[in-house]
Amino acid sequence: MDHSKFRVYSLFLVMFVFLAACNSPIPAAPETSSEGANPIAAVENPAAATEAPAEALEATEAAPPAIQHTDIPVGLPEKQSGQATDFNSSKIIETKTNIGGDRFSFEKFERPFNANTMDVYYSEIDIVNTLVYQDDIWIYGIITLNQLQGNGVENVKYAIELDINLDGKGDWLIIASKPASTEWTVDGVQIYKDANQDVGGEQPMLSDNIQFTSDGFETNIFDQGQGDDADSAWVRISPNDPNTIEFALKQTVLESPKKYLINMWAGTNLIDPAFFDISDKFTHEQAGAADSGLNIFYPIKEVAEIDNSCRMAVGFQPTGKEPGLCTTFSPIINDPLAPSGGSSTGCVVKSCNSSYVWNDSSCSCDYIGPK
Ligand SMILES: [Ca+2]
Ligand SMILES: [Ca+2]
Ligand SMILES: [Ca+2]
Ligand SMILES: [Ca+2]
Repeated sequence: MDHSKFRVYSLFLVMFVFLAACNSPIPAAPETSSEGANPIAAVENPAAATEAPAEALEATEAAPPAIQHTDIPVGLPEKQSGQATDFNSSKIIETKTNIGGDRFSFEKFERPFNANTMDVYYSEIDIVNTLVYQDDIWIYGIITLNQLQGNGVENVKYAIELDINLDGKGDWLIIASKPASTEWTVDGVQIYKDANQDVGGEQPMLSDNIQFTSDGFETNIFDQGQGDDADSAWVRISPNDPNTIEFALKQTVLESPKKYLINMWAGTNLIDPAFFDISDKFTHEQAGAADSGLNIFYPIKEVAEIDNSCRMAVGFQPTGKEPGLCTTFSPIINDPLAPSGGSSTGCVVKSCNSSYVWNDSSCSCDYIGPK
């Protein structure tokens, strides 16, 4: 029972016994309250309850739920620490236009579709915006999907990846099943660490171009409330937007990073800690490509039903060289897979998301702020 209710009932019983002892007129209500819904009615001798309320309280506390939480996130802080939009793939099938932001070689994915035919679009795994916030206790990772209530692809999962030493190799992966409500929960939430630092292989955020045998994020330190800290990570649907999922990650559990790179994932079976980095786990031939311009690899094959966003820098001014950083798209200079017909400057990617503007001299999309 909830303690405040208990106190009310206890107080009521104390009064009841006191009034009985004084032989005062007693309203009929207490008799009915000694049966039925009132949990305190289980105490056979009300006098005993008045003598030992502390004991009774202990008895109620003796059967707590399996996991007790002390730090539960509330709402997001006012000031955001970063934002990155992501390509909206919802119109691709009907317009047959080029997809943006899918570059297997650079660990960038835009594949909210079924494999091989790419004729079914899954709006619930199409990331369109990401945000990061933090306060004294939590890092909040926010993922907006095109439509969270999509067409029901199975085993939908979302994840947040953090690189806390800025080497391009992810250190933490926090995975959540699709949450069902706007209440914070640890249900379906797990935290994995890459303790042996093999995520990313030889070339972080670049395909190692061989089937590299990383064991991914191999160490599970939190599983739905089980772990050293029962409050390590939470998830909910945003109370303000039914298409947005919010994570709250306890900073102390993630080694309290002062600087980090953070990005988000949405997908199904590939959101598996053992599969990272996905561009090392699979070859390009196996993975396929979502961009029809890469006609050797198009369409998507084994790497399907997945989307990720670029990495936001939090707590430091990025140099622009950080692997996977949002502001830099893939220049042709280092890209052996460039399609023919690129621009005269040799840039591969010329379409930028709404918060970016194309910069021809640097072959990149420059961040201009949220639209
Ligand atoms: Ca993407
Ligand atoms: Ca997307
Ligand atoms: Ca790699
Ligand atoms: Ca590992």
